[in-house]
Amino acid sequence: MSATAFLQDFHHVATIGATAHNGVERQAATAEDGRTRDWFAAFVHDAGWQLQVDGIGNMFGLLEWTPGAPYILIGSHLDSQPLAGRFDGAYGVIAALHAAKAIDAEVAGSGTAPRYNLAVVNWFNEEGSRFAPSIMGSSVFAGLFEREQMLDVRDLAGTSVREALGSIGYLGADTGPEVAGYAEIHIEQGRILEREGIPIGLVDSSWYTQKLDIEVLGEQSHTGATAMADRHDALVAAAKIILMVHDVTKDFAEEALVSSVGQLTLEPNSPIVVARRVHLVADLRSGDPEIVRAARAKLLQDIDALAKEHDIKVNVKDFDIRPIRRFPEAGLELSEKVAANRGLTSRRIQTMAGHDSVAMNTMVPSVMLFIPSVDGVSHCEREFSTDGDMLTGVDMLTGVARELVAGALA
Ligand code: HGY
Ligand code: MN
Ligand code: MN
Repeated sequence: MSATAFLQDFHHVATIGATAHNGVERQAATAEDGRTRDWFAAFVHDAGWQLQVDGIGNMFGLLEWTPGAPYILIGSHLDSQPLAGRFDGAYGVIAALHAAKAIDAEVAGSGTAPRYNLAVVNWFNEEGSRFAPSIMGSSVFAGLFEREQMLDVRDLAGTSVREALGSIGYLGADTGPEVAGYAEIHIEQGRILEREGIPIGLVDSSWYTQKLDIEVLGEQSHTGATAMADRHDALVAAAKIILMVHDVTKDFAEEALVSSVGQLTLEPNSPIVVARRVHLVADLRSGDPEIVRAARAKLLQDIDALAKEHDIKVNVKDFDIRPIRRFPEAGLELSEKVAANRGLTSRRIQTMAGHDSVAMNTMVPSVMLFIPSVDGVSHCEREFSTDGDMLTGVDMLTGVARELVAGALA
């Protein structure tokens, strides 16, 4: 693997949709996402691999060494959150492209084809910011979400996934490769690896997560002329719900439950009108499903009491429920060996964030690797990982992918 070539590509892609303070703005199927996709397609073309785009915009670069053999898939996602970091997702895609290039050269040099072919993937809409739910493209590919239903999902402006992908020329018709295994490398987005000075994390399981879709229905009225006793202010009630979602974490051990409301829409959003409707999305996550369930039950109870107190209606719907997923032991042991052979310390770690590998792990044996995040921050312009840690990760991914194409997890 050429370190210079990887760093050049990584820092070039970071200029696409670049923001003022070293972040990126490349939400799913926007023009900026389209430009990173064009870059991915050009890389695949220049490497002499076959490009496929499937019916939900997932992109694949196929290296077919043995006609008809299944593929080991490696990759991540190029889409970003709004005003976010240039490492989340993009690092894993570019690392996979360079890992594939290195293995392709080894296969050409050895003259013998490994048991499996290899493909690099850029998943559509892992972030779920413009189009909910997140981890969309890989979940459709893994059969967890229904494609037509996801193509009908609309953003806040009313544009559908189908229209948005069509507008950037990435609503494909290919089926994508037959997959025998998956590997992904990603920034940790937490601070464990950095704190412990460990360069490689081996993800052994994901946290239990769910969203609450909350609709608060009050009554529109004049902010000046309406008596306070006559108001049914949806925004006041919503504000109390936002605090409830935050405060429920205090009912459990420190850091055992994480929760926030990250999205709010307000109607009519006029300075002279009492709000009639507020839509909120709450995100609840824990390593223990019982804690999420208990927190959810407490919230529903408290929201019910609030609705009565304020004489308003609140509709709460569960969505995007993701059970704990455990990664295969064989993949963890394989990765521990690959790291040890490189003289790298590694440690097993849970992921609190969702990833495409969590979806793929329901379909084929999957490996998920982390590199350290400086200060553990992500989904913001301050997100950072060092060139050195990124290169270590590319080398690690190359080593794991080499074992996987040889059939290590077959
Ligand atoms: O859902 C997640 O945790 C990811 O960041 N999309
Ligand atoms: Mn990500
Ligand atoms: Mn993310």
